[in-house]
Amino acid sequence: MQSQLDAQAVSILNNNDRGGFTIPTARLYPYQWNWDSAFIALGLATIDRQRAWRELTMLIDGQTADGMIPSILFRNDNPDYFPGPSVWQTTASSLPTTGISQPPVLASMILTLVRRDQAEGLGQARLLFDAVLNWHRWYHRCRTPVGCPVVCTVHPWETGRDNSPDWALGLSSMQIDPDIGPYQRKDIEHADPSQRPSQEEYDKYLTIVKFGRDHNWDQATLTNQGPFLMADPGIHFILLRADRDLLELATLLHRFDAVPEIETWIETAIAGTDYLWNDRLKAFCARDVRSGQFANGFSNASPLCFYAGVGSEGQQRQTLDHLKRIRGLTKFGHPSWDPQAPRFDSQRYWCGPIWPQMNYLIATGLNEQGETELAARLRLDLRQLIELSGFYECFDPLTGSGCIGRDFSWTAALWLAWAS
Ligand code: 9WN
Repeated sequence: MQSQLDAQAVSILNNNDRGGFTIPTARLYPYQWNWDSAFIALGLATIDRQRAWRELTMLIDGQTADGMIPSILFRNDNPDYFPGPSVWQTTASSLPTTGISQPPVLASMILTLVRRDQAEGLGQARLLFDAVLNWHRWYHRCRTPVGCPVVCTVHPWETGRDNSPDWALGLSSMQIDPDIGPYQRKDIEHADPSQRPSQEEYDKYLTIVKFGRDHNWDQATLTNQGPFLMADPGIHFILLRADRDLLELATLLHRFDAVPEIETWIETAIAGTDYLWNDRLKAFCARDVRSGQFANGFSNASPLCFYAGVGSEGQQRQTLDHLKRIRGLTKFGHPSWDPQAPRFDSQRYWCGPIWPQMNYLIATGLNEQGETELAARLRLDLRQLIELSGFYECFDPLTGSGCIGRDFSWTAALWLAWAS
């Protein structure tokens, strides 16, 4: 069974190769995606290290002049995906791209590759270091709203957790721009609409895109005056961890010039972490920056405090209590949304399904904090989910059935690099 699944995982990564970069899955997501590529590189490194580094180098090709690495790189205009380059209309990169970013896992995945193979890895990491440093600078500079203690996000797509109930607060205070015009969604032609975001959510996603386009993708304007502004435990914890990993890379590469700046980011992020603590729920939650209100559920970003190595003893204990409580409610763990919270839906994308890459990050953090049993269960769960249902984008935590995209690259990559 194992070697058969290994072979299947390799063939998925090969079939999704588009000449040096790997798409998440055919038709539904036919371009290079930012955090997908970072996870994909982990899997590629187990079969072809050169290809793993090329994947990351090609991701950097989309970097904008001010340092952002966009969420999607449009190397062509593919009719299978909406919204494509003609809707985003960006000009800041040498490639057409989106005007928003994605969770910055790249530095951490580079460090993981370097640790696996220092001899070759350091040389490759040296070539990527300045691009990643500039991207982190961009996040700290352009996504920290005036007067806010943490880095925030301007679009649910930027968080990578698109229709998480976390974003309901920010979206509910937005008006749909009547000039987004008629458009045709493609996602619901390739996937079951009951597992995808609602039409109202799409209208609001496009309203934010229109705002960015109308403001020439000026990122300070988008952050401070855009229609949506929320603090995300996902981006906060992932960036804090990535800053720590970038610091380690700086030391390994003798880039001591970058150390003081990175250390300041880490100190600021640690000091800002309490901003995301929802004392009513006893968990780290998303927060609407303008109203100060917290989202009302434990997501799969909430336990990333372990991955970031942050939170008081009490906060970590209460986070563990949530993880254990939720584990008792589902057949497989850890779901993207608390089954006891409003809006849980076991098959609707980020409202319930299990996401392989999130569980990899959660388990990495739990392991590092000594919670090895919980971490091992997450890994075993992913193995069983893949054995049961195949290489899906995400999985129903109650039944284990696969949801949305099939033959999915990050699932195949994480099988090879972690779960098998
Ligand atoms: C929008 C590619 C991406 C992932 C995201 C996931 C989904 C895109 C979409 O697919 O988002 O970026 O069109 O639904 O939510 O995490 O990177 O796999």
